[in-house]
Amino acid sequence: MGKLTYAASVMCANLMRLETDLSSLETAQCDELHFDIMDGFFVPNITLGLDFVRAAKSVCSLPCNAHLMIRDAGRYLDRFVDAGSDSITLHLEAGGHLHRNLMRIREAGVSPGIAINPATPLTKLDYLLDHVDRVLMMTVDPGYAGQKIIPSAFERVRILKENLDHRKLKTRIEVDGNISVTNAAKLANAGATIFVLGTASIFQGGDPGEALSEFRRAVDAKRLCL
Ligand code: S6P
Ligand code: MG
Repeated sequence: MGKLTYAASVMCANLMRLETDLSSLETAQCDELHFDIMDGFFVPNITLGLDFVRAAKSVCSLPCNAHLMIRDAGRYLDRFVDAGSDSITLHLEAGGHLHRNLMRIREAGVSPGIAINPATPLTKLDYLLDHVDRVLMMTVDPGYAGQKIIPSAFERVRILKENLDHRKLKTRIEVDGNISVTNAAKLANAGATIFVLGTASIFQGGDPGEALSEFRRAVDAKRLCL
């Protein structure tokens, strides 16, 4: 079993004690911070922005991924780079010239990713897969934490993994939405290697670092039983 990468969803943290939670996640060797950037147009919610990425970078050393759920993302790329994003993920459905925007991210020395909503056909990824380091497969409709997984996610991850293997691409599959122990184990066995962790896992009111350590152990154990 390959190593799995865990990304903590900052939107689900207790923002009043963010520095403490980030420090706990760092101690627990969380792999990445996931910033949900929502504009109230592409998704019906407004969440974190540039200042959160910048503030997190000033107090912790974890890599920061900006998941842009915004229209016209091209207008903001430079600012997300300047804020300290280590990777930037654009939505396939959000418009704009994707190849140009992905290339701009790469040329800025930042890792590019493409996100796809649950209802979007996987074939729309065909001409993008070799331009990104990761595909963020949404397992819920984007916009809110605390939703139930859309069951087709399992098959979609499996099909995408087969396609990547067939094309001999190392592009990683990330999953986001209702990543519980059981869902993570099933998605890992289907080919996902990066997991966004929110209210279904490490943000349930306690110490997120401790919850992450427990979650890692539980997923490894569960994968063996499936
Ligand atoms: C949803 C967003 C996600 C959530 C995360 C919530 O639009 O992209 O990153 O913050 O998935 O996790 P959970 O465990 O509450 O579903
Ligand atoms: Mg997200």
